[in-house]
Amino acid sequence: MSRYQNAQQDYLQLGIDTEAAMARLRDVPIAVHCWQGDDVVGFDQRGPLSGGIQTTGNYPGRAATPEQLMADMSFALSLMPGKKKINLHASYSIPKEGEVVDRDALKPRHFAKWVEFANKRGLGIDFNPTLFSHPMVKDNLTLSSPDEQVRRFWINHCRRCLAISEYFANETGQPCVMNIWIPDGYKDIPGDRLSPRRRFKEALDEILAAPYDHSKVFVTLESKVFGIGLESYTVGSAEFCLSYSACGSVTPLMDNGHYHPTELVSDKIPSLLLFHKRLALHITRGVRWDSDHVVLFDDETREIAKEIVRNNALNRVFLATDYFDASINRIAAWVTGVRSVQKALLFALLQPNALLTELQDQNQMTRLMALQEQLKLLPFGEVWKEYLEREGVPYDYLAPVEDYEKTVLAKRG
Ligand code: RNT
Ligand code: ZN
Repeated sequence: MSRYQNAQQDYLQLGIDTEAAMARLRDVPIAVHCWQGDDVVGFDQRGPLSGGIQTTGNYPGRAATPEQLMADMSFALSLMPGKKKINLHASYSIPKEGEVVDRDALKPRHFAKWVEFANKRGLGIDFNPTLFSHPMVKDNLTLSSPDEQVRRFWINHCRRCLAISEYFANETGQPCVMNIWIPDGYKDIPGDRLSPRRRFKEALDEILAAPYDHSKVFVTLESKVFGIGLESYTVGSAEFCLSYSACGSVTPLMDNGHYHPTELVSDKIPSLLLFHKRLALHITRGVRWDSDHVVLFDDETREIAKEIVRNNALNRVFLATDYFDASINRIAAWVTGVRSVQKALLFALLQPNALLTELQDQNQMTRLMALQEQLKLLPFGEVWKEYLEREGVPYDYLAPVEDYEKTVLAKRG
């Protein structure tokens, strides 16, 4: 018997089918964020990253052009098993040589190269309007700005992005998730907390009134608790975004870096599943703050996966990664994070959920605790290895990444 077959038997004793788990995992799409490859800089501006988010580190080899980012992303994707989509920001538009196009004038054709990239690899595309790192972000405000011109610019940008999202859906034949996140907030105690939120609400209403195909484009709204330099007040708070989503036209998006450090997104998932048709996640790892460290196969990532899997919600939850570490090899960061999400999902698919529920309902809490500890030590690694082998991707991804670093990344200026 192979090591995998032994593992299969161990799981079978608990009534768990490893074959079914691997088959299910293979079809779960993960939207892989493009911005890990270039430290969230984008192609349409040269300035620093703004909007209360920050990358730290200057590991050599950052992708600085569309060609480089596509090459790196393509290589990273080749080391990830399972189904993937690519997740783009509007700041990654690729206009023609010499053409300058501002964000309120973007058209589908500015993303034609990305469509080509995705279609060559059979990938869907998710999208994000980019409301940061731009001169029209005035006093740290975009859609909630009291300046009509500023609001108008960003409303137009978001409406353009809806059209581009629809284009992505049409061209790839896969639905497009379009996520709206605004950095808007104040560093210190505001004099008026209501008006910025009212303006944001009205701006969203106006954006969403644009005609777009609701069966192909799913708009999500991402909340946040605070940003760097915006510590005292965030316009798009959790309550704002959840309430807006509850009104029906958008899907709530939870980024697990966007809550107080002792709050757990895993615990929020079931509540949202009860009240929302769909749910979206940005999976990240905050260390003491929204630091966007690379996602690991850690407790909270596993708990998040469990809440999706055991509530039968894989079809209702849009999964996307969102982290950016500029202090280590960016491709290794990409692959490690996406694989961690997939590992967590596989781990969740290998839980005896009916048994766990039964123990809870019978108030057998001692047994429940002991069993959950035991489950951690089942030969999970053998099933993961088997999955990778069947997917045709190497278990050890560092060797090819190090090779790519030597032959490609090290040669960049
Ligand atoms: C910022 C949000 C947002 C961004 C990306 C680049 O705190 O998490 O999702 O990280 O859109
Ligand atoms: Zn996010």
